[in-house]
Amino acid sequence: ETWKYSLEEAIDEVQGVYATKFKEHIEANSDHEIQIFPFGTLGESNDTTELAQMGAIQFATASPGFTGSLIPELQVFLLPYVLPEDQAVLEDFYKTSDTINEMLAAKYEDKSLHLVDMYPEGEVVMTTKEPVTEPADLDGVKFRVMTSPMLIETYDAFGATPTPLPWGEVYGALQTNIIQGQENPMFFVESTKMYEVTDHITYAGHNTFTTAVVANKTFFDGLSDEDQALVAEAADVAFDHIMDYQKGLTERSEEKILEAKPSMEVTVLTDEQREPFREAAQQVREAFVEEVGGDAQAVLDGFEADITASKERVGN
Ligand code: 6CS
Repeated sequence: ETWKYSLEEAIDEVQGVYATKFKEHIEANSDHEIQIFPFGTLGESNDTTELAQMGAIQFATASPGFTGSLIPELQVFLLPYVLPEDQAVLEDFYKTSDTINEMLAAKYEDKSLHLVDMYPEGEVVMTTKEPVTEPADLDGVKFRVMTSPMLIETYDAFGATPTPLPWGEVYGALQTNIIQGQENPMFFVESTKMYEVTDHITYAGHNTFTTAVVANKTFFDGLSDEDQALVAEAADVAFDHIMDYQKGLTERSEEKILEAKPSMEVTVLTDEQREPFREAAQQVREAFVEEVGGDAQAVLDGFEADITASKERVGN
């Protein structure tokens, strides 16, 4: 049987590297085959998530930056300054968090999806046409965000004019000055050549990009126990691989950008410069609890308790 697996990225980007490892493991240990559909072959993220919900494809990579519109509690991943920055803590957290693997996983089931895995794709940086060292610099800047409402809330709180757009429109919108900024991990800024259409990169340490691998629920529930275990095992193997693959990736990507465009200005905000952004983050947490309602408070509390537990376990 051939299982279809869609990506929001190209085959040689992080999601593609993960999916390739996942495919290799499944194919080496069963008669199943996996056909990967990179970004651009089946549509934007929201389209491919729908295809997975309907069962037209079996697997999809679906980032909370988009899926937060479908499952509002997922937007906890978008809240600034909540996820730990330390990679070992982050890794432990994704692996062990009951809030992710039980509470949020159950919410996917309600939407005809099974949560296979979640993994980080690196620290998010802002790329803009003008320098950004304080929220006032974002005044009047149309800043592209993924389509989940809490990202709009975040950039509103940061002082920008948030502009939600699907990924496929971002390069052109920067080129034609419809928007003047966007955020993404450094590897993606490099691979998609975002640096060609912006002049400044700013590290504010406000978030890590999180993505999720989902399966169609009816498909997954219908698999034999053996195949369900194989999928979980392939995800574990791919998770470890992608964590390893990403070591030093941000730094290497930054070097490549500076090689391609030496005039690119890279700024790492100091703790003091991050302070007003941290303060603004408070109102985003409040908006998450109030606007999302439902289990939002419980999810946020569970998230923070799990992060604290991971920090203690890892010793950071
Ligand atoms: O900004 C986006 O929309 C995209 N960013 C990443 C890192 N992956 C896929 C997503 O569509």
